[in-house]
Amino acid sequence: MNLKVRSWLSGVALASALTLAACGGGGGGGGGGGGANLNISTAGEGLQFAPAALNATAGQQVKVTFKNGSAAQKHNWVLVKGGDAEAQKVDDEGATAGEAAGYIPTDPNIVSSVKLLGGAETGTAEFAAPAAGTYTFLCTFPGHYVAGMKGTLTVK
Ligand SMILES: [Cu+2]
Repeated sequence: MNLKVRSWLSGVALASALTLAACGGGGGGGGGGGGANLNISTAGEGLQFAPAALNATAGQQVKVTFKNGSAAQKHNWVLVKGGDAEAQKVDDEGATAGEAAGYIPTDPNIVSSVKLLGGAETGTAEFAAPAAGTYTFLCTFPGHYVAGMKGTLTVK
């Protein structure tokens, strides 16, 4: 192998290593094989997520950045495997867990969560997107889920 080829190959290896490092850090956006950066907030002071629908690809590294758009309300973001029945159960357990736990209980259906945020705070959650299907996310601060603070993550 001559020197030119060898130097080109080490350049390729370096570029691959840098790409892997970037992926590991959760960088990059969009779908495909890369990671997904999903941004979500609230509808101002309203007890609603905006947007209420998120998308990801199974196995993809997902970073959710949740900005509490309210100045007055505390909110969290809890992703649950299942629909309304599972979300309601997690919401009930969250109320029991209490504010010290950020109203986030231990439940096998919880995929990931962003901790309880005060007004205008931002938090993140990083996880590998689960198997294809529909998942419910909700805020478990008492009274918020029943008021409609929920949404859907669709994994394809
Ligand atoms: Cu809330």
